[in-house]
Amino acid sequence: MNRTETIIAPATPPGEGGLAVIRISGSGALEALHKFFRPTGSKDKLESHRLYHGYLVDNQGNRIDEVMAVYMQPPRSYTCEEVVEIHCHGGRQIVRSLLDLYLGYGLRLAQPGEFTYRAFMNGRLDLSQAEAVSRLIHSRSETSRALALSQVEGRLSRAIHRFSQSLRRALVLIEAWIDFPEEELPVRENLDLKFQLSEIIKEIDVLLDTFQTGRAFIEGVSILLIGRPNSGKSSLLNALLGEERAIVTEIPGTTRDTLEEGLTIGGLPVRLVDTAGFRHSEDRVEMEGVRRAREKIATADLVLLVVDASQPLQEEDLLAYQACRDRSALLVLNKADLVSVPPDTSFCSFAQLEISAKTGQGLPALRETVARMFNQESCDLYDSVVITEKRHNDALLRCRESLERAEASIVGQMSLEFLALDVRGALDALGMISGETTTDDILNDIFSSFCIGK
Ligand SMILES: Nc1nc2c(ncn2[C@@H]2O[C@H](COP(=O)(O)OP(=O)(O)OP(=O)(O)O)[C@@H](O)[C@H]2O)c(=O)[nH]1
Ligand SMILES: [Mg+2]
Repeated sequence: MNRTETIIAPATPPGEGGLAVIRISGSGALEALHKFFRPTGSKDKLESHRLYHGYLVDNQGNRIDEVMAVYMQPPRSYTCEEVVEIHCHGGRQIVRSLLDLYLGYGLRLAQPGEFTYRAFMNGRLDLSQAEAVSRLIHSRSETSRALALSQVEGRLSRAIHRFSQSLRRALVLIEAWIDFPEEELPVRENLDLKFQLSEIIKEIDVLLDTFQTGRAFIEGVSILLIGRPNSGKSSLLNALLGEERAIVTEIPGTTRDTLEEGLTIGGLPVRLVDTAGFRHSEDRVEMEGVRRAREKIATADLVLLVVDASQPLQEEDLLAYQACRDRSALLVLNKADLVSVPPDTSFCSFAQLEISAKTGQGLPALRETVARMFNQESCDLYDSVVITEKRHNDALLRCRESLERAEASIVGQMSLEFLALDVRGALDALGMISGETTTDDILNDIFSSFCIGK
């Protein structure tokens, strides 16, 4: 991506709406605004960070739209460059006309993520912050929004920066020892160094511990409903969704394919998957459904084994239990509204809950149990740095490995060159998170997943 060109893109999604915002960034942004913007009243100079009313006109001086425009003087802008934003009416043709006008004038259409890429290259955001911008835009639950925002604001960056600083100081010391070997190696400083490294390892472990929960909250978890035909899986899906999404009938074998719906449970984004009831049947379509249900068991984060508690236990209930017995699962005893004596559940080792998909009884407790299973430390989540990206997790693991090797080489009194090498390795790994040591390929990968105009 060429960074000297002035780029333009709509910052709002295509379609019709009250407003659309067109963003321009680069050294020619202000000039480009002046070229076609006619502010109301006589204003020869536009002040930075002030919104001006006026009209955008074409090359012949014909009005294209009534707009508001703002100029942001560098470095106080999203990209740290000269930035102009034009707020026009939110219509497809208006946006197209404005873009055509400016592309004809010589601006270049921005690539996806290019504004944020420039903010990163100009040092306004580090890479972990830039990545979180995209997460923030795409967040689908309250918790993932809050986590993404805290990362945009630099919580993770500050932790990584702190580790890097202290490793850099250590490296200076080690390199001094290498350069002046005749100076006796002071034992105490050697101990200090080992202590410092193990402190960083401890802090990294705390961060690594958050990954499981962090990922669940960002990417969502998959919850699979399985059980014999007619146990009420589809009814439970509908009840949790609050709408009649899946077909429910009293005929066993109603659901024949897997059906997936998104919802949130206690702030946790969930993909809830309904499946065909477990049984042997002559019907090929139904058996294909059962095969698909089985296949999903291996990748589900949680299985809800739904049993019709108003009936004696059946062979097919056991069949379904056998299929998921080694997975993280809950036994859901459905149709509690019909039950006076709870059934014998000694066949099953899962924690169990009684519910009624029909009356809604027991559903709050089910939601609560599920939320708790994925988020033991929900209240801590907001107060701590949480790792949500696999890329960051991998980098921290690499950093940790290098630090452990460094520790071992201190203990083993190995050559200082080894120590320096491992500390540098740890710094490199941290640099993958901040973006200091990230390759162009990875950067391209990250920024190309952004939407256009961001
Ligand atoms: N009384 C009562 N009836 C229920 C309850 N849940 C489901 N049912 C009834 O049980 C029957 C089967 O419900 P479904 O939700 O279609 O069951 P399923 O497990 O999806 O069945 P298959 O798709 O055939 O595997 C329907 O007639 C539902 O109305 C409940 O909690 N109480
Ligand atoms: Mg069903």
